[in-house]
Amino acid sequence: LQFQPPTKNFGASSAPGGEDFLLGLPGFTRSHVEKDHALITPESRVWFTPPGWENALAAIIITPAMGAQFVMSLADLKANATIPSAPSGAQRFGYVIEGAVSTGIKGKKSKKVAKGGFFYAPSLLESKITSKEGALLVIIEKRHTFSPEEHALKLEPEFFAGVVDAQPVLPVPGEVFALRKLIPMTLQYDFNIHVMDFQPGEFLNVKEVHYNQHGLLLLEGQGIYRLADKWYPVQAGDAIWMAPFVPQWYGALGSTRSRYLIYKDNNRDPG
Ligand code: UGY
Ligand code: MN
Repeated sequence: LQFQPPTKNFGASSAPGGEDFLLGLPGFTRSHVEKDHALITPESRVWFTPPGWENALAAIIITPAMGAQFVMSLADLKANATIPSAPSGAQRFGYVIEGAVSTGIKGKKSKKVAKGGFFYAPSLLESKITSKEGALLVIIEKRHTFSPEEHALKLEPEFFAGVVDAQPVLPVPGEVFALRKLIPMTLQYDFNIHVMDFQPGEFLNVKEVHYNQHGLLLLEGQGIYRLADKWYPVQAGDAIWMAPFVPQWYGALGSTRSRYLIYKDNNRDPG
């Protein structure tokens, strides 16, 4: 973090940018963890090298230790990085925040996925990620829950890759945000990844309370996230865990678009 002159937060000119001063203050963080939700902000990330990773670091943000049924991490790949397959039984979704990676299923031609692109690898197949030039990724891993329906319909999850902005915007009755879904809506996939865009001043009309859980990464913009009875100022780079049934609401503020990527479990009987 940058050194801040000690006078910066005094006097009339100190108001905008005051948040930078707080972030440089020893011991200060906007991160906050509760039983049913968590806000994890960039200054709280702990980077390490998981077993088998080469020239790459991970910061694990959400895990089952919080009550989640998935793992959300950031991966910082340097030049000539390799990340091995997800743990056995786990599906893996990745979104490229910066740089580019190559990935695919072992034995098949791999695909290049650049900034703004995403990929999905099913469980039980070997699928590593490599990067020549370096990349920053958000990775979501989840053990696949088989359903009798996917078995009966002979549906199997398959590897795919795509580009967020090339996905169609889907109608959401009663809401104003632009929604894109990155995973096909068929039964062999037990979660989806939504990308939601809000212009400044737009907000969720539904004050949502639902059975699904969420892992969220704010990719662009600023706003206020309501989680249970707390109201958090948030900005690009912040991550959020939402347990089932936590009341949730977002209002976009600032002067630029808010875009977030959000994990949501679906297609399985909640009962
Ligand atoms: O689909 C959702 O549940 C989504 N609208 N939730 C959210 O943005 N917090
Ligand atoms: Mn929701």
